[in-house]
Amino acid sequence: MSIESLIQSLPKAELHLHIEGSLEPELMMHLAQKHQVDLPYKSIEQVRKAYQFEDLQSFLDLYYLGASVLIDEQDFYQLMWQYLCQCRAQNIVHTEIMFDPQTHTHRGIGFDIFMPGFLRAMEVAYQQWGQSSQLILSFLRHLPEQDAIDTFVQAQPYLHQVTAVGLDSSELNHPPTKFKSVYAQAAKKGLKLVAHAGEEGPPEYIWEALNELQVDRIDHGVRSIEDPELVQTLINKQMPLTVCPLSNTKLCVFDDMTQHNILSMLERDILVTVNSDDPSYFGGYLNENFLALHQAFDLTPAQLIQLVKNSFKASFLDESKKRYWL
Ligand code: ES4
Ligand code: ZN
Repeated sequence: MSIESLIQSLPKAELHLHIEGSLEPELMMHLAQKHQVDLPYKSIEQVRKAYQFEDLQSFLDLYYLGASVLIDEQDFYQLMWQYLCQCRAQNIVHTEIMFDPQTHTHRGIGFDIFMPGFLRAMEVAYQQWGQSSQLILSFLRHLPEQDAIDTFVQAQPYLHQVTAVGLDSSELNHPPTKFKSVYAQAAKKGLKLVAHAGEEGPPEYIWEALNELQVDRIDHGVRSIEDPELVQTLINKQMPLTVCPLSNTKLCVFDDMTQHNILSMLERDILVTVNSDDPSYFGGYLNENFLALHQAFDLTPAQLIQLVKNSFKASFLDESKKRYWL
């Protein structure tokens, strides 16, 4: 079997996906028209042409702009539904999906609008083809910690539907320690903890996520390689990294895919996984990320299978379900 067919046919898990980043230009334009939202794009081609980024912030500016078309429950349902259909098409049997409440609450759209939309799509996908999915509530790190704390209070009625909390948005100058209290609150509620760290930020931010926030997983973490002691700690703890190859090249974290360090990390026995991050902005869903790695590195079946197994190992599935997929 070719590697391409193996990529498609292996049952996979995805652990790092922003649902707002799966908003395809077609749905964005459709919803803009539906709600009379004024976007600076005249056509779907213009939207795609605008997706040329020089760093994380230049992407985030368009990501928040795009999210402004999401207004009613049906919009959030459709957004989630389209992503879950991609999971089905790509054989992603389990997915852990991040959403950014503050991106919506700051526009006057509450948990009572987006949560029912997300959950309804997840339930229909589960009923129709057994799609396994979980939610990760992510705080926007460019806002004050008090805003995250207020968001966590608003989330209380929905916490039984949430698996973990996360931390995303502009990393530089917003170190993990800024969110120490809200993470302690989430841990107390029994939630798992993840945080973006070491995407653009220094290894010190990864140390903080581990030691101050006590995270169960690191999102990205590719800059860990700059600190040998940190690398050894990640290996010893078997701390998962949710790596996003196309994201990293689109946001110029690496000049091109051949410069990416995921395979060096895999070789060193770091628990790395492959993920799509914001697939509609970065040029592909999960399989396209594996294909891009294959084009750059000529993946062996053994490497591919290890990466896929790592995703289940690093997931928040309960042990019996993990064992089934491993
Ligand atoms: C994000 Cl790639 C990335 N990094 C940080 N925050 C994000 N939110 C959505 N995508
Ligand atoms: Zn991300």
